[in-house]
Amino acid sequence: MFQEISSLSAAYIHIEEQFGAHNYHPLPVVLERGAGVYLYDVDGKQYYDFLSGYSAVNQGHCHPVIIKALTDQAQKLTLTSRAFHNNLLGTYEQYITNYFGYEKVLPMNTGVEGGETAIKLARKWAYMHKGVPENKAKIIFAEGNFWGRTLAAISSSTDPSSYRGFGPYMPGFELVPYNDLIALEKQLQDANVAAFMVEPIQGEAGVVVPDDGYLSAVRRLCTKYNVLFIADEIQTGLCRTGKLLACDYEDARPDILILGKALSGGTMPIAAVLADDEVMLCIKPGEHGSTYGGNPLACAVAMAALQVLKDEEMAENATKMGELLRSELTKLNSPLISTIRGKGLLNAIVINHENPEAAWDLCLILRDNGLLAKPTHGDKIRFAPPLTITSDQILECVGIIQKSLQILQG
Ligand code: PXG
Repeated sequence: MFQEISSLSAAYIHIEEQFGAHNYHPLPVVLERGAGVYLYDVDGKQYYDFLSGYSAVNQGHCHPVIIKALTDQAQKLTLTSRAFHNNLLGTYEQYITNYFGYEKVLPMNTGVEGGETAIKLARKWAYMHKGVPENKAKIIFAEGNFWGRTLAAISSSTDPSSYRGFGPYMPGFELVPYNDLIALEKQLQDANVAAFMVEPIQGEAGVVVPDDGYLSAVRRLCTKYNVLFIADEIQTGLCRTGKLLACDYEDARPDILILGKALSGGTMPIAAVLADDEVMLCIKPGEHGSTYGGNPLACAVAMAALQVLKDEEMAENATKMGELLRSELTKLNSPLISTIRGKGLLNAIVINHENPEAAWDLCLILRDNGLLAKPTHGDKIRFAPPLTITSDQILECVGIIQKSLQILQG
């Protein structure tokens, strides 16, 4: 049912297995080049990228404007550390705070560092402004959350493959079911709660979209109980769901906004935490930071990556192409697809098959037919191409998916 991989690909996979830690289970394909919505393997075969680096490559692979900003700046100055000022940090901070409408930004690198930063800010704010007794601050998370792999992130996880075997865990974290406002309100009444941290759509849980009105109700409840609303928009933000932020669908401005992934268009780890002064100024010199956070290379790249999203109207395209993708997938009327869900170009299908390996097998067949996607949680497959995809390309991809489903069905 599947094509053999080439001996060249097999050789690359072999050295990874031999010399790399076994902390991933990648699809067997070895890539060496990307351009826009396409990826190319070491044998020159072209694929549609339906993962986009888990939404880091919203702008498309190697976007020329972003690559130009990266290479121009790389020849001037790449890192000063925060021991000194550099000529791009302030410009970038002004740019990104205007862009998202916050008073301050704290630059970090990976998404998970953004999450850690948000939680530190919330704890500090709770002690300084809410009157929570020292070391008693609580952070509430939604069940099914995913925000990375640090000890704090896995301490809030409900997925055993994330947390099992890595204890002891961070204290002061509590869970509430996702999309359950009654349970949330109960938790928020505890006077020691500093913040509720939530993804506007749960990405790794399998693109779980909450009910309309959930986010605005979260906003109202957080205000009512003087709790900070932290939105993890690392995967949902930056036009992926058809708006600049997924929170923009509702009247739901977060107190702390976490961005990452596509903030660099897939070129380097860049994260940002945005908040207003009351929250951000709780952290004083020496209390937080990182060697690479706010480096001039990242500042140049992030400004280009954000500008491209606007100049090329990627939010609008994500909305249109997402609607087309879901309606065309629905038309296939495949008995192998039990659910099609998503917003903009953050979508997932759920595979209906007695074989638990069916979603993995389908991804192998999709690969053979020129489309790369990856299963999550067994039976779900995310369909999240770069936001530059055109309607002709969407139709071609749905054709590939249809043909692949037929092969799977046998
Ligand atoms: N928040 C959300 C919503 C995410 O999806 C993170 C935070 C953490 O970002 P960093 O940059 O620290 O990975 C994510 C990450 C992986 C992997 O291989 C990560 C994500 C999705 C799929 C795989 O660790 N999302």
